[in-house]
Amino acid sequence: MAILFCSDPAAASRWRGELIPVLPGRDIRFWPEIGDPSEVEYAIVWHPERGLLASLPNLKLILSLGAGVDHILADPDWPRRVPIVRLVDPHMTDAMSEYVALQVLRLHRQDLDYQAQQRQRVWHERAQKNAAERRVGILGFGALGRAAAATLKALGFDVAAWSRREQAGSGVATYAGSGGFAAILGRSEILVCLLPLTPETEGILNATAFAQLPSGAALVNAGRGGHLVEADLLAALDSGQLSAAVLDVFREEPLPPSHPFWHHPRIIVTPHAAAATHAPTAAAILCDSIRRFEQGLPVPNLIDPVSGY
Ligand code: NDP
Ligand code: OXD
Repeated sequence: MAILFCSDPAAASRWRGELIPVLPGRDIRFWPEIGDPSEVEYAIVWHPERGLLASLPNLKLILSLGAGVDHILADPDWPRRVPIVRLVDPHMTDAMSEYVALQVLRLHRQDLDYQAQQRQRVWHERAQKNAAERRVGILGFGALGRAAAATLKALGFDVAAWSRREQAGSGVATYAGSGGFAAILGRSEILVCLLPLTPETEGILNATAFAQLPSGAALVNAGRGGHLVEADLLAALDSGQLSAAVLDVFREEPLPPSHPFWHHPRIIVTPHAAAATHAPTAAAILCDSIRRFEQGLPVPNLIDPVSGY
């Protein structure tokens, strides 16, 4: 019985020192050194190459190294018979809440404008709303969206969230499904995307959605690059319908040097750094999932392959 770890080679050397202590005595193999594929029962993966998972005939459980599983489901050959567990780690959740709070505060407090003024040595105090008067909408109300909503609420923002199914008793205004989409857009001066990438959410941040936001709204996308129609964002910024965007994720990563987002005055780029997987805490969670699976106990955070998250 072997456990396969598959990510980029730099990650492998970092993870080796985390996985071996929490899985003592286990046969852990680091891609591309797979050995006999029939011995691999567990695969811990980030962006596995196409066909890798299908080539493991006795695979029992796939563990995502991230919260998202789109990097696994993007492989048309992924073995449908094998359950997939995604990563839910309080360390990552806290990191995402910090990122969202930081970026929402930057937008709320007109940081881009003050930076531009500083470059021009302009001393001009801008009219400023209070957080309670700033309506923030969060797309995706799961592990990350809920925590980010609570953090923003604690800062005093007027927060609402959107999910696929109705959510009750969360303490923030909630909207659900296609019926609730226009409603959350209509009230979101700052829109934060924390959705998973699925066939339903691909391209959801598009011209039609931007047109339903209040004029001059701002966007934070920390979900996936595939959520955003890039040309529509540029057009909405040019027209003034959107005033700014903070982007952490991109259709092509790393963002190519020639990409217009790099030097757009109303776009802030971060390199998919909002909430990186933290190996020390994640290793313990992955190990716990394997142990629970082996003992026949329920494994938390299994994904639904039909909805894709
Ligand atoms: P969860 O699965 O816990 O939550 C997903 C949320 O999205 C749920 O509220 C779900 O609704 C909602 N949702 C899914 N599909 C739809 C839809 N079609 N319409 C409306 N709502 C929908 O995921 P996490 O919160 O853990 O993670 C979210 C995403 O964040 C990840 O998939 C990943 O893409 C991204 N991420 C980015 C990172 C970064 O560093 N930039 C780091 C980590 C994650 P419901 O509650 O009804 O199921
Ligand atoms: C994730 C990510 O999905 O880092 O965990 O994007």
